[in-house]
Amino acid sequence: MSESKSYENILVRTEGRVGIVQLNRPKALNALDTPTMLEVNEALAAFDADDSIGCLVLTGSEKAFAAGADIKQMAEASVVQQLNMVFLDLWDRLQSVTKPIIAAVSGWCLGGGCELAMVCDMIVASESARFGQPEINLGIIPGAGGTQRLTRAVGKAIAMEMVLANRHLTAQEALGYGLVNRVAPVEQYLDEAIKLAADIASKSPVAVRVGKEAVNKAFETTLAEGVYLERRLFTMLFGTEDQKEGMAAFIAKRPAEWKGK
Ligand code: DAK
Repeated sequence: MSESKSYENILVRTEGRVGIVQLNRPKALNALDTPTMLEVNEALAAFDADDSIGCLVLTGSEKAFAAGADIKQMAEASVVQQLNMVFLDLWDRLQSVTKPIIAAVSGWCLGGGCELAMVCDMIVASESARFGQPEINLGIIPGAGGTQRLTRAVGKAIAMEMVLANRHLTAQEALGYGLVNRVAPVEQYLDEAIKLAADIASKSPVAVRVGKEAVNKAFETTLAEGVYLERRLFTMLFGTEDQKEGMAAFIAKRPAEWKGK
């Protein structure tokens, strides 16, 4: 494990080929304000550009992944201020990270916190995780994909209840509805997420990258267009050294040595 650059509101470190970004505003239950989102974007982009890193983990504390966007920052905002805020861009930019991101979630995962977890590619939850979109109690609705990604993940019935009635999901419920990949005890959830990330980071980086792209495309296109894209990406991989190495290694009954080329 190694410590990297220091930030104000996040902690950043690596474990082998896994880059770990930890939200660190404990007094505000990791509420997401602009400086925090700027740092999260910067740290994820730096890991994305680093060839020694194959997969990312985004986490918070045992008590709170994040209790939402910072209400104190938003409370007095006008329409125009909301429109002009760099804050909006910062959410969109998260989607441009090409390496997989695993959210390791414990405790409160509310509002923008839940939306941040859902922008990630997978979620590993602790038994104490609580997922919710409580914006309705503030006189607003989710604004960073909560009505869209949540509905795709858990279906209309549960999403409606969460968005309109502030229903919270326990970790086990979230697992049952397909929002999270796995649930682990509080003492183990982060290790579990890092282990999953290390496994992904041990695969061909180029195949992992296009695999992420192809699965995410399933949310954006028709079946025919998605299958067409998949076929093109599949075919493209036959131009990589990693495809030759992966298949040669299988036939020779030895582990593959990926080059990411
Ligand atoms: N913002 C600011 N401060 C927060 C916060 C938040 N979301 N959540 C908690 N805190 C602060 C509390 O104010 C308190 O600070 P002090 O009073 O000590 O200074 C401290 O964290 C501890 O909180 P509590 O004392 O309330 O702790 P409890 O254990 O009693 O309760 C709680 C925990 C999570 C149930 C409660 O704090 C809570 O209900 N928090 C608010 C949850 C919430 O409503 N979240 C949704 C926020 S709206 C967008 C992007 C994102 C968004 C929208 C648009 N675009 C890109 C367009 C997202 C919007 C939201 O997330």
